[in-house]
Amino acid sequence: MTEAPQTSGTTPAFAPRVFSGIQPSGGLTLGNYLGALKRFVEKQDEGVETIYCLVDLHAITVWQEPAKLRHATREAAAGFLAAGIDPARSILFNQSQVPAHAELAWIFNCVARMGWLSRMTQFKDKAGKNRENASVGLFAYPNLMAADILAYHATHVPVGEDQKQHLELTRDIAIKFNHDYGIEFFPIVEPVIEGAATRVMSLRDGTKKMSKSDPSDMSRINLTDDADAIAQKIRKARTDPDPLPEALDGLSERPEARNLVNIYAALADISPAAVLQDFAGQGFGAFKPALADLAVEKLRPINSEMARLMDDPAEIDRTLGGGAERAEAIARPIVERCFEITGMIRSRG
Ligand code: AQP
Repeated sequence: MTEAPQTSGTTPAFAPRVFSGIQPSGGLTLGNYLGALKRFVEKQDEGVETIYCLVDLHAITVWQEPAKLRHATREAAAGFLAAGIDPARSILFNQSQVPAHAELAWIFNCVARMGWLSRMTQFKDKAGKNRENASVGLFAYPNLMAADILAYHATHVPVGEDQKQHLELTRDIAIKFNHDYGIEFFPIVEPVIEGAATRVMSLRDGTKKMSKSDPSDMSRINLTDDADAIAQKIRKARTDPDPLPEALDGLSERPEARNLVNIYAALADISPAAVLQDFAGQGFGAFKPALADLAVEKLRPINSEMARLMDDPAEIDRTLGGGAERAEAIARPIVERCFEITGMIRSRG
């Protein structure tokens, strides 16, 4: 069987459960904050069961210095906590502490087809011209991501726009597994891609995603940047000489301007159209300082709380360990049942 059968919609038998993750492959950016973290907190505050994961196994699909990976994992955990994730209400942990992820990923390596993975644009972008030298893990990355989600029978996955294709693959894997084994075992997940900043772009190039691994630090705002660095990066952000238009369609050919308007809207919790109502006719000489003030106002409390939490790395590790135990308690029976469905003998005492 090589084709994924076509069905759609969330299987109604599954209770709503949110899962999402972030790679500790560097410091968190404003893109991670607006596209993911801020919305993770909103989901938690809506009262749905929320599970959030620092996906360290994903991070090593490209080379990571071990000490830097450890630091980045703790720093990302501090970012989650500082942004408002409450470890009593959400489960927060790092992926490698719950073996179910890697176990289920192997099953999915045997469900997903080479052709499906070959079409993944993230692999093409990250492997670039040096495809032969890319790790096997980078190619199989979406199968591990499907395992992250489906090990918890999660139904909703808040992500930025860039992860949409991977979530479609997660759906295809669930559909094919259910079809091949003749059982409605995995839910068909719904991507949750919402808000004004589902795709925050680089400050140096409005056609490229803001990314923690971009070689230019000026292309992104890091959650660890202080007020001066934030203001300087916004002041130097690439723009055009025209004033801001009155309506959104006036931004369609102006990616850098659109990006800054979207960032403002997401930080202020208003629509991009409302930003234009306030700034129409004004140039970037006026808009950039207003954006810098807003960014500093919103990010400074997160930045200082992260610094405070990073003073006690052992406490962060304890939080991640506690989260991993709670995550394991949900994932273990699901993965055990999955092994049984696939015909593996489970006879250990
Ligand atoms: N620029 C962005 N705009 C909106 N959302 C974004 N996300 C990432 N960048 C943006 C969202 O953050 C979540 C975690 O992403 P990730 O860290 O797992 O991987 P990524 O998307 O590959 O992020 P980076 O920063 O580009 O990492 P590197 O440089 O290591 O590849 C996801 O929900 C993502 O959509």
